[in-house]
Amino acid sequence: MLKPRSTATRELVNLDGIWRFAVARDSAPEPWAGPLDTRLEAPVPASYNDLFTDSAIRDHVGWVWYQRSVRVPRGWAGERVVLRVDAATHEGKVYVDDVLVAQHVGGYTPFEADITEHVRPGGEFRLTIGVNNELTSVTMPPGTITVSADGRRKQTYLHDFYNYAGLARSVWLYSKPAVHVDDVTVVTGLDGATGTVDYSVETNAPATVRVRALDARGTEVAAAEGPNGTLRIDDVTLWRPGSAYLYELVVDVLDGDGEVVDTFAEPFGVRTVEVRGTQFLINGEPFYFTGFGRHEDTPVRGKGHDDAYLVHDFQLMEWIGANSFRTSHYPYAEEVMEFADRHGIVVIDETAAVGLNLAVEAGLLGTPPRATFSDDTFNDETRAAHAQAIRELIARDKNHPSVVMWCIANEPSSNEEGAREYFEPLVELTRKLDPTRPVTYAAVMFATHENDLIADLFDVLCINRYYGWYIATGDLATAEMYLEGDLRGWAEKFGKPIMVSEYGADTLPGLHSIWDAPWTEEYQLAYLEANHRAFDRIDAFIGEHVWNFADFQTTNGIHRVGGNKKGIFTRERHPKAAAHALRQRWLPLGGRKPSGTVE
Ligand code: GCB
Repeated sequence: MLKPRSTATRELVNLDGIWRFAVARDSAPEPWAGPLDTRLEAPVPASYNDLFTDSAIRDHVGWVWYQRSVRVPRGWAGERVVLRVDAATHEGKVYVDDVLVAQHVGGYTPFEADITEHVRPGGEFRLTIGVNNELTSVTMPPGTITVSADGRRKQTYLHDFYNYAGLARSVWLYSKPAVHVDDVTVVTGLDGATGTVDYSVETNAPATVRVRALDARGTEVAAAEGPNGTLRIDDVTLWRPGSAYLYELVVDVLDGDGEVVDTFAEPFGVRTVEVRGTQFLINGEPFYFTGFGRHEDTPVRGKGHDDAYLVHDFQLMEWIGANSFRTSHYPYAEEVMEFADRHGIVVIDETAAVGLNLAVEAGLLGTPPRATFSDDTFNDETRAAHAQAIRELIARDKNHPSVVMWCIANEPSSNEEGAREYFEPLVELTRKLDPTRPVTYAAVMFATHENDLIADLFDVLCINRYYGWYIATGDLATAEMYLEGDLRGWAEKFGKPIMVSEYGADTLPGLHSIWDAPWTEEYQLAYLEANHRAFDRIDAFIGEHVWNFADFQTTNGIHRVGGNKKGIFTRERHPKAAAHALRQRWLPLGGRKPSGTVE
């Protein structure tokens, strides 16, 4: 799905700002009509949960309404008028005046509606967006709704981060011509010093298509005609980790008279990605991932996108020597992906499939385990929702050079009966949609090289490990030994590249000890060092992503104190002591594997 852009033939109006806001009184969103009767207002983009002092809003399970009036620019006569919602978490319903024009499930991917027939250039309309935060066995991520003794609906879910909801990303109104570009796909390759750019353009009606590749200065470096083809860029400047370079594919659509009727410009970078043996190659060179699992999470805004935090977070990542991150545990705002493209940060792009694991639930709650994959739990319908999440992620992010791998799930119960039947078709689907990028999933602690049923289906073994925290708590010597044994097991059995996609220790800034005392700043540091010693002894090891970049908000529970504190930075982005140590380890590596300590 194309990101809306302003071009010579397209105009773009941003609808962010303060909207009227109301909480639906009962769980059914309809019938709904007319202006919202409310005193509340809410900013877009932002999650609504932390804005208000009323806990009934924070704990609300169901629909909320956002509303504003919108004027269609009068110059848009004859154009298609499209409304685009970057994210409505987790379900959105869009009304133009009182007409339902779009409905979408999936809280982290965009959707749009052609509203031309419902509006008038120069006229005003009432835009209402209903947003539902409910998670069920057929949403990604999954969850359960229960009704408490006093009749309140309560949401539970299988991940620790807080279920922020609302319009957390931008809303747009844009125009496009009657005959227009619907989609553009770019796949790049390298032939000596020449970059190859396989492109394919979809239009909504038969038309002549012309494409031009422009370099960063706007100079044309290649051109072709036709909806599909290959451009060749001599002496190409590659997109490299830490040294981004972007070209632009300008697509022109021409009518029968040779007049340009639509123009769209898609940035792209020329780079290759390949898994060879136990190496992860970018542009044919081994790449070692340093960085983090992250969250879109800030005070007050919740998961609301914020350009200031975007810039600051990337500054901190650069400062610390992080060359990459995983979009744990959902697709991030497109602004984040574009920033990564422009700044050479490598991304592992993850779907919102977090929590397909009822064994973790049983462990946390002390309840008898339920089968994760069964007709009554996660079933064919769940898988259909998961498949849709994969489709929408790839449709949105396929052209980002920063994205080097798809991660289709976080910590599924991959050691349980039914896991293979559930995942095999999803891996096939991912490969069909994008044959060029490796595919992975992040494996949970309970899944070992001996009992995991799906690892062989994937290209890279990403494993989440908390030795020294959840296991061997406070005993780092044992933790290091366990971790090394665990990693060797996977390495020997599968012969694939391995990275640890999560390792971390909750840490309260300001808490200190001379002993190995969990929660202290010293312990976080010692924990990381123990992990790193084990990593550096594994040949097939290709990267380390600390959990987490920053402290983040979690749901209520006895396992967290004021949120998840495994951040290397606090929620306000202040460094804990471990930040300085990570910087010393990562900066000199520059994307290369630590040497000297390898056996
Ligand atoms: C995990 C999850 C992550 C949690 C983390 C933790 O394994 O993938 O979402 O936040 O552990 O801190 O427990």
